[in-house]
Amino acid sequence: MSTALPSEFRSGFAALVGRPNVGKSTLLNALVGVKLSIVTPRPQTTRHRILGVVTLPDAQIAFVDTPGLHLKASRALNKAMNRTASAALADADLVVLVVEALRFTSEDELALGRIVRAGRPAIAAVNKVDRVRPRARLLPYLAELGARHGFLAIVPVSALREENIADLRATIAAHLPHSPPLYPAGELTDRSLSFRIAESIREKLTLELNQEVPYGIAVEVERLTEEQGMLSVDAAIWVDREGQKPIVIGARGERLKRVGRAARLALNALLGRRLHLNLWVKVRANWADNTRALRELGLE
Ligand SMILES: Nc1nc2c(ncn2[C@@H]2O[C@H](COP(=O)(O)OP(=O)(O)O)[C@@H](O)[C@H]2O)c(=O)[nH]1
Ligand SMILES: [Mg+2]
Repeated sequence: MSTALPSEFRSGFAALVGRPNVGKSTLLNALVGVKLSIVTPRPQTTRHRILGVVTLPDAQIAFVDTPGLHLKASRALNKAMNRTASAALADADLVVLVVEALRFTSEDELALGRIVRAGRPAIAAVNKVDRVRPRARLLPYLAELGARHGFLAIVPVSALREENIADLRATIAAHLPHSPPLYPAGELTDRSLSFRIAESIREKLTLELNQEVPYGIAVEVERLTEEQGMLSVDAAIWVDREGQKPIVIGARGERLKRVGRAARLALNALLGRRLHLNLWVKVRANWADNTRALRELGLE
């Protein structure tokens, strides 16, 4: 691989935008090659803007994962999530509209409308093509998508199976402006260690809780210390009603223990270091409707 002349180098922000659950976070992780954004089968798992930087020989792409744009945003948290997604879109050099193969709903329409209104150049990533058999069934869908908007490119991918990811990455890089790199080589994200630990705990908790209370949960790392290479973490799990506390803790504390174990193993692998996790459940009434609480949790 050759290295580009400085004047030929391309660099910029590429925002991954779309309705909830199309696979934006899975795609960010595949494009960056590191798990930076949490993934669950549940819509609205991503609450923050997540940055993931990839440096190639001739380009640097700063990918931005966003909360899904959704129509019914009644609570303060959901409004804040839609605002976060809109701001990332407005700041992007390029927008990647992520859609699910063979589907185009009113929320996809909403996301495309935002892109059109922001006037940002856009690429469409048609995700989850692993589910389409035979693949030729995709063709009319791709044509329809092309008729909906003047995308710079339409790229079918499977974020989960990591199919066609290099092609999407190259297509995005080719459409970024000429610019020197925006981040030092080797920089992966602007998110702190505490944030990544809190998110990993929230992911395991959401997976464990299934249909129970996940929207009412937030995680905050209250203390992070390091001794002889061992991280020690105290984290609070916020629930928004007293009645949710026993659900999260489980009988004899079993559920909280399972969550702690799963998060610890995931973080061991992710960070390449050992850590000790202490989890507590705390109640803060209606935090998802409370602007001050959202600000304290970094969600505003
Ligand atoms: N079959 C399949 N499932 C996927 C793919 N990408 C993501 N998913 C699943 O879709 C669900 C939502 O993914 P996520 O990345 O959290 O979506 P987001 O809400 O758009 O960020 C998860 O259960 C993922 O495992 C894919 O390429 N193929
Ligand atoms: Mg997500």
